[in-house]
Amino acid sequence: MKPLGLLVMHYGTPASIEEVLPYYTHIRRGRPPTPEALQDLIDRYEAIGGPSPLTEISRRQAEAILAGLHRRGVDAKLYVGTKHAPPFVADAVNQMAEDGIDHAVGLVLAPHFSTFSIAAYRNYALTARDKVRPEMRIDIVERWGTLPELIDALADRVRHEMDGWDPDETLVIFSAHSLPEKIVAAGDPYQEELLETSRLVAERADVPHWTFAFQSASNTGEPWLGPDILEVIEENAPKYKNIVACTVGFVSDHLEVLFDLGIEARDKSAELGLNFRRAATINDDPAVMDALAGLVSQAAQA
Ligand code: FEC
Repeated sequence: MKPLGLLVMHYGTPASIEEVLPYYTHIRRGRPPTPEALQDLIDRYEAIGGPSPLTEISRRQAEAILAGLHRRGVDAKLYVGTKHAPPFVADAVNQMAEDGIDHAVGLVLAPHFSTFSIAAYRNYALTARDKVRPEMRIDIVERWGTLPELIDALADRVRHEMDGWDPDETLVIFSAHSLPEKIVAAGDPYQEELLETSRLVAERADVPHWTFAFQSASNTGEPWLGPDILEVIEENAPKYKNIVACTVGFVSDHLEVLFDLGIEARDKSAELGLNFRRAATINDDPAVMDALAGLVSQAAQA
């Protein structure tokens, strides 16, 4: 019997500064960025010390999930594909087809459903499958933003950063990638799912003052969801002494976490005289990775 295909999908990152142009062009659906926009992105990668650690951390996450499946007695083989850099999701699906995989479970390393995130990965995977091996079954885990182990891990990280600070003088800001505002009118559950995760973490960590903000909006000429985290820090500066930023939408250290939170939000807080701490990212947290293996195993049996 063939092993279960474990198809782990993530956003992808350029492997080197030279590859930022093809990566950015892919994100823009084949339209190259202006030289200024390209330089701005290169500057952000350089500010975090070179290429993003996303590929390496995602690999560790995927291997930990595979190990969790093996512990559960599931014979599985790992395939990793990304949205915007090789190997793409389609490359991973083609490899599964070549290996004769009959059944796979797809898991996106992003916990909340949106047409721009999980649904887009699902479309990439199923479109590739339909071309090369239509009989291969691929089940997709569509969301995992309320997974108890994720909530506990985030709550632990928030509590850790609040240590020594008066909770009444501290604002916890949960955040996630902004998306074009038009998704709300289209009935996308993204925003509600993010708020639900934030509410559960705040309750679990017993945080008296918290809010939610978006981050990392792109400049595409259309409105994106807000409020942006930098505006939220500014608006709340008179009321608090301390800020804890905790991303609930991203589960890996990468450009948007290390630059937008670790540098921009930190500097904005300092400028306004606020203390700033960033809750550590989930990365390959063993309890969360094991729980994800549990979800994959359940999806395989459904
Ligand atoms: O570390 C890294 O190198 C990659 C960090 C990274 C992650 C990420 C996650 C998501 N994005 C999502 C949607 C969009 C939409 C656009 C867009 C643009 C960018 C640009 C960079 C970038 N994103 Fe991203 N995203 C990451 C990086 N993203 C770089 C281009 C420059 C810029 O705007 O800063 C706009 C496309 C357009 O121009 O039309 C839309 C979503 C996620 C979270 C879910 C997921 O992982 O898929 C949704 C990580």
